[in-house]
Amino acid sequence: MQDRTYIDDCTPTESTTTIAGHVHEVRDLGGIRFALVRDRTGICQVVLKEDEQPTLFDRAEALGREDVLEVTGEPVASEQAPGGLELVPHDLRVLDAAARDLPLEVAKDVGAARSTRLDHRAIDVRRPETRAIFSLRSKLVRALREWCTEADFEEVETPTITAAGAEGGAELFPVVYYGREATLSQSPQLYKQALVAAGFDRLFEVGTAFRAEAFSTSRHVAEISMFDVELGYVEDHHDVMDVQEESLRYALESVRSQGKRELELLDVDLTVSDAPFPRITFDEARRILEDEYGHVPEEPADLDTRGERLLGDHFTDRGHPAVFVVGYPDEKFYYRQDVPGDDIASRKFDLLYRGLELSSGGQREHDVDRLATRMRERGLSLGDFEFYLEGLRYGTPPHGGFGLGIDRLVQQVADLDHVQETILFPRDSDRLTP
Ligand code: AMO
Repeated sequence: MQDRTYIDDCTPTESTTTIAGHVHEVRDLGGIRFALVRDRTGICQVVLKEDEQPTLFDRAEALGREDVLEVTGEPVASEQAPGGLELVPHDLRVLDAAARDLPLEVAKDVGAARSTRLDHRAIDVRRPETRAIFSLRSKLVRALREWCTEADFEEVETPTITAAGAEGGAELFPVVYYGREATLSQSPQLYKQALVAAGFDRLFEVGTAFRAEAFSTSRHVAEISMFDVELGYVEDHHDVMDVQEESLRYALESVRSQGKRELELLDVDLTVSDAPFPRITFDEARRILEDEYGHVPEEPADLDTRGERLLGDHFTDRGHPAVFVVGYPDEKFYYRQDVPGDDIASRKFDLLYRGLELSSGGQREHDVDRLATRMRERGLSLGDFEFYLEGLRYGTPPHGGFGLGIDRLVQQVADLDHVQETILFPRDSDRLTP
């Protein structure tokens, strides 16, 4: 590997340091030239004076934006320089010269439309503001994995090419699989349940899922990243919410302390409250919407987008950006429902974070007969789900889990108005490239 120091790690105390990165900008002020060099951690000003370094000064004349540069020199403190430090070079080497017809501005925010930026995404991600989103994303996912590992959850991988849709009924992406019909997976749901039934007990998966509905909203894409969790021997859905709450709080705390630079670049003030996330029933949520905001969602089994946003404002104003809504009626077959003694229609919850649904989860129906009845009632053919039913038929502990949309989590944490901003190369009904 080339010997180099990340810009963020450079200090004025070192005598000689080598940095490497892209030329962000070149400024020519007569007898002095500044080259701003950018790596993934920051920007460093390289200063070249004609009278002190005539050879390097001349070489810098040919530099252009996005050239890849290696500079060795002495880091000195400078109040005017970005990051309070500039590099006085002894040597400067162009590792690769960039083409000069840059399709998108990297150094300045010229307000390019999102679709233009996405068309040139490999250039767009060079922009520090865009790059910060993905650095934040990586930190969030790392923290979720860390939390799970600490809490003794095992990581699994389940297939994305499947024979039947896990969520039953929703539209699917077809795949021709060696001449047979297959689909892209909507969720690892059935696999994670079958594995917990088999004694995995506590598992998680960070994976890809596909949603074929041709939504055109700021919170839907066709290819999503999910953080899925499933655990056995739960008393009820509250055990599952505990895991969701603790893992999310850990991830938020973690980016708040380790993602300061990114949060600052994105102009986000991330506050994480110590207070438990409120858990309100679906009926209470509808009551708040109707009584306080005069809003009655059209679908009786849903809160709708406006309802979620209003509830988000309602709770955020009271110091609770995250809130669980518990007991949705008329739910998918795998959630436990109509449990005698429950005052809720099902043990399914959604987690709203600042007014957007981030995850769904709950306690599962582990009685195979009740499950089969529910599947039949929904017009599903049990033959399509044989592997799942077999997995559960031979002894299944009470269990539950959740699926959290990583893209939406990043959208809310980074305060972005569109979920596409959080995905390197997003896919939706209008976009298949790059
Ligand atoms: P659900 O279908 O509610 O539940 O999905 C879980 C979470 O995934 C995210 N999400 C999406 N994000 C962007 N674009 C989309 N088109 C999209 N669809 C879903 C959301 C959502 O909350 N199997 C269950 C989970 C479980 O019970 O374990 C499931 O997939 O953030």
